[in-house]
Amino acid sequence: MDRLDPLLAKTLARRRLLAGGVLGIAAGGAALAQGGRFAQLAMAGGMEQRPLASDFPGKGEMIVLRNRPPLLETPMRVFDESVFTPNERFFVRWHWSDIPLDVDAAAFRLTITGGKRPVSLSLPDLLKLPRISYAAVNQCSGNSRGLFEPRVPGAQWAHGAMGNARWEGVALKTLLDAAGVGPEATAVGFGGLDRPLTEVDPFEKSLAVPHAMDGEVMVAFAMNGEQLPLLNGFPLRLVVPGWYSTYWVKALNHIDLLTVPDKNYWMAKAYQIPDTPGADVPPGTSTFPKTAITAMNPRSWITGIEPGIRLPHRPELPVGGIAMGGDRGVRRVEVSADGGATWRDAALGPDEGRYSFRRFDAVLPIATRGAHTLMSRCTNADGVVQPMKANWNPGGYMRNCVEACRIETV
Ligand SMILES: Nc1nc2c(c(=O)[nH]1)N[C@H]1C(S)=C(S)[C@@H](COP(=O)(O)O)O[C@H]1N2
Ligand SMILES: [Mo]
Repeated sequence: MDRLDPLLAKTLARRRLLAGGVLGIAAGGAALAQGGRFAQLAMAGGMEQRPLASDFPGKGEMIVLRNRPPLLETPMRVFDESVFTPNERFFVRWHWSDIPLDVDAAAFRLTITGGKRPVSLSLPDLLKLPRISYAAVNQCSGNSRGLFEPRVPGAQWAHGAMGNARWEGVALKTLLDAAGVGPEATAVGFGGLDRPLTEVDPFEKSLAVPHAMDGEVMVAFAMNGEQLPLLNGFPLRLVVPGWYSTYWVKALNHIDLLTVPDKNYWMAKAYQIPDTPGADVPPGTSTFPKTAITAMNPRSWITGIEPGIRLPHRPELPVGGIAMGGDRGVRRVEVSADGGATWRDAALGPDEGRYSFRRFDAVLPIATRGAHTLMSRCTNADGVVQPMKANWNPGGYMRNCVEACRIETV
């Protein structure tokens, strides 16, 4: 390695950042040690207060849903500043408690088993391979679950279990070609450095071979031009653009070609949605045909105005935010100040690619002082429009309805 690029030099710096701190044993009340700062979130059960903390390693101020393992949500304001979510404000979600607190980048290997040849790559090996890069939204399947009515169990996220980054890495296809995919392979499995504390299935996911070989699915070593934060999967994570982040395995250290159907709990039992349009069933229903969650759907959020706020009246109200098309681009965003009775087109910001957030801005006429319901509605490149009515399913997955932002002008 005579010519280390800056990223490689940083990546090879040993990570000793996480020992102790809020993830340590003595850290039960980390969130409360922050001088009592709270976020107000509009939830189905009313406004809710959530603690804010800035002392998670590599993270700025985040909404804390849980300390160990961390569930950290991005405050909506962050999305108003840029369509790219800064790494230190990017949300965090881990399932099992034994997460990597320390990764020795020099000793790290990514292995591929089950192919024609076993493969074991160090980070320098990986950084020598041809790279790809694109912007893509990473969104939890349960993003906005806290708004389900009636409520459902699971992490009570508001809208901040999502983020958009420019990812850089090696196409999974390049790695699988090196391993040699035989005709008997039916799926490609992915696992990381995190472990459960008990005898249950580790968090592992799989993709069908044609999807894994599409040239877009990526083993990423960088986001937004920096190495991945430890809590977002340092040193490597899978990026499955257009699909929910349950597939975006973090701290990825093994890839396995499978020849039998994947029976792992996280594929076979978890992340199952109703096999109905919009993953929608009547509230309370639990028996219905199920299918695995896959691609995302169009969504949009007004990010510049907080729900519930009281504003000085002005006849023309600037309304802006972000939209995503799901697994394809954003064609159109409309906005409304009267709860969806009338709509006008918003201007779209730069197109950063089909998997990215896209900025929208408009000015809405507000005739009278009083209560107003602001809305935004995205149509993706396929003509799929956000529905007005919220979906419901017991897992709290795939919410994508038009969101209402109720404000008052005085
Ligand atoms: N190794 C590992 N990867 C994982 C998970 C996990 O628990 N372990 N959780 C998944 C889920 S459900 C989500 S929402 C995303 C969260 O990614 P982030 O923490 O980088 O935002 O990671 C995914 N990848
Ligand atoms: Mo998730």
